[in-house]
Amino acid sequence: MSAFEMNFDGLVGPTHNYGGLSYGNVASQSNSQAGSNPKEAAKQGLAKMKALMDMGFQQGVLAPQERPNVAVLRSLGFTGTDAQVIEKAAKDAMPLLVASCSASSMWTANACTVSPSADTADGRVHFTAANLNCKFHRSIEHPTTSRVLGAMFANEQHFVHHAALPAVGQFGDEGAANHTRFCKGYGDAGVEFFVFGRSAFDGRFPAPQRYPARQTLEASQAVARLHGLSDDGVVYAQQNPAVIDQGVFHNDVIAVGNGEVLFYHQDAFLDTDKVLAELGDKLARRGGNLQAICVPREAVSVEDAVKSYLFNSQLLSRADGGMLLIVPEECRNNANVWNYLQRLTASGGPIKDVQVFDLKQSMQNGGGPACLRLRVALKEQELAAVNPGVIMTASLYDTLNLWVDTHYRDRLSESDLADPQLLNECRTALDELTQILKLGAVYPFQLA
Ligand code: SUG
Repeated sequence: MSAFEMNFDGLVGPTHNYGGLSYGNVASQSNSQAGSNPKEAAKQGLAKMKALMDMGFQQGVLAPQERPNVAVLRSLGFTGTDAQVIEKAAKDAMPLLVASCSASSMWTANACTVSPSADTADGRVHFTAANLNCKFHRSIEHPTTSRVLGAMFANEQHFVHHAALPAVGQFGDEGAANHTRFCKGYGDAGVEFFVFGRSAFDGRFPAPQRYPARQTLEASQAVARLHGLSDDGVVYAQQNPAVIDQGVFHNDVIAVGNGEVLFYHQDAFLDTDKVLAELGDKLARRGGNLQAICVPREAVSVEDAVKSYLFNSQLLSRADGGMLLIVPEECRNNANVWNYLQRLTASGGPIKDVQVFDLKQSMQNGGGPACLRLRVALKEQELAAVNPGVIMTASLYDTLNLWVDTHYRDRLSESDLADPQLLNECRTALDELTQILKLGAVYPFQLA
């Protein structure tokens, strides 16, 4: 029976803006208040989805969220009509309005953690929505994320959905951005690799000094338990706190894996030798042969990795067995990184080719190719149970491009967020989108 890896990319929402909301994410902080272009952002994302589909990869789309999030503003004490809520928040608490407008759900690597059916005790695909509770603007994503995932994977025989973990820092969970699955074939039992930034309860793990560690060991362990993973199919590793302090706020900013390959920076983990030995052993017991490709700091510094997002790339298995790395344009603009990539693809190793995409609108908020996609390994009959409305086709691509042209602005600055018309535009667009993607009612304004 064949199995696939399917990438579900986040469609960028109509309020995409640079709010400077993510302390510890260098790009988000340095582009704070810059003008954004939501239309271009959405089109850049769609172009990547289309290109991957054209190359023969399974591609899906994950819908954006209702923003401004008026319900959240109401929960913080703003009252009146929706327009009055927005107006009062703009006047008295602009940072709260900005947070309630973030289009951050586009980074679907943070939507949830997924364990394929070959790894779970009950033989179903498990999803746990990420609570994202390190940042207020992201902590408000999971209720809608859960509804959207429920509408995409709506078949209890194959799919199980778990609610986000308790909303406290001790269980800080950032989803698939800190989770990598290694396997021989996508349909084989694999090894799930959870990378955490700190422990909430165990003082033996050194925490970063400057920036927050978003993912805790206890959150990763809870997800593994919920998904019914066996101990011999799980490896936990601590991210090097020194790199978190240099802007590596998720593991997918410093490492990426696919199949039997781990592509990582020399400074990514603590106790790297021990981590690799455990990964190698456990994968070998599942018939796989770990191939670890270490990028030395002499070739690419952590600073270059953070600026270029070299590791926030998509590592994809081509039909001919070779692997392809999808990188952002920023990698080509960085001489150290680009030279390294030339050497890598000429080295005879598993990574044979590199393709470059312009994702500047998302990149300026710290979201590269890998942030924009959620990976779901599916067997054939599971793929058949996915809501067909969210599977990318040439005609869906055309429809979504037209939808973006119709509803999106090509300029957005902070003062525009106070315009109540933006809320109406967003709701009109999303109402139409739920029909295009056949999601049913998933947004608060549709459920009220
Ligand atoms: O959580 N940026 C996101 C970027 C997420 C990237 N995802 C992965 N690495 N998987 C974050 O920091 C910035 C929003 C703003 O500042 O407007 C933001 O939320």
